[in-house]
Amino acid sequence: MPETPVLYVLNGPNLNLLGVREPHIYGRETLADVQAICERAAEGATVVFRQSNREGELIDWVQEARTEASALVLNPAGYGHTSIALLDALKALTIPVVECHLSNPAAREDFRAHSYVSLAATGIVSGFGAHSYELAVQAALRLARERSARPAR
Ligand code: CA2
Repeated sequence: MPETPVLYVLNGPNLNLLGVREPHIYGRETLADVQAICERAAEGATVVFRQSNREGELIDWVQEARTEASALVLNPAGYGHTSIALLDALKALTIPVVECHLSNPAAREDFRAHSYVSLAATGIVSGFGAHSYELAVQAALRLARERSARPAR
């Protein structure tokens, strides 16, 4: 791991609308607010924070994280429930992956109970609104630091 860890925080479709609609589900923070929360929680680590409405672009960024990042926080949004291609990209990673959701999908509609991304995630944080991201960043960096401290085998 480089001296300053690099954390990728990737956000899936429609999360650019955060704070604009459905605040009762997703909270009042905008995506820019969430980015600021992640940067604060990262305590000096480099945060690469991105959002896309396109599945292929998210997959390209996951592949990029394979070589550029020490850990990945991913809110796949709707693609978590549908995308085997995103799961396949995640399976090629060896860095820690923390799946992150603002809401608790398991407590909502049945179709949200299944996540392909969970099959490749090291852990999951959900249900705490924007605070989920703070917890996910802390967990991801902790895992990255633990791995870099581990003697090579
Ligand atoms: O709770 C989450 O973070 C979700 O990943 C959000 C996704 C949803 O499909 C997942 O089941 C759970 C939806 C993101 C859409 O975000 C919006 C935000 C504001 C207004 C409209 C959509």
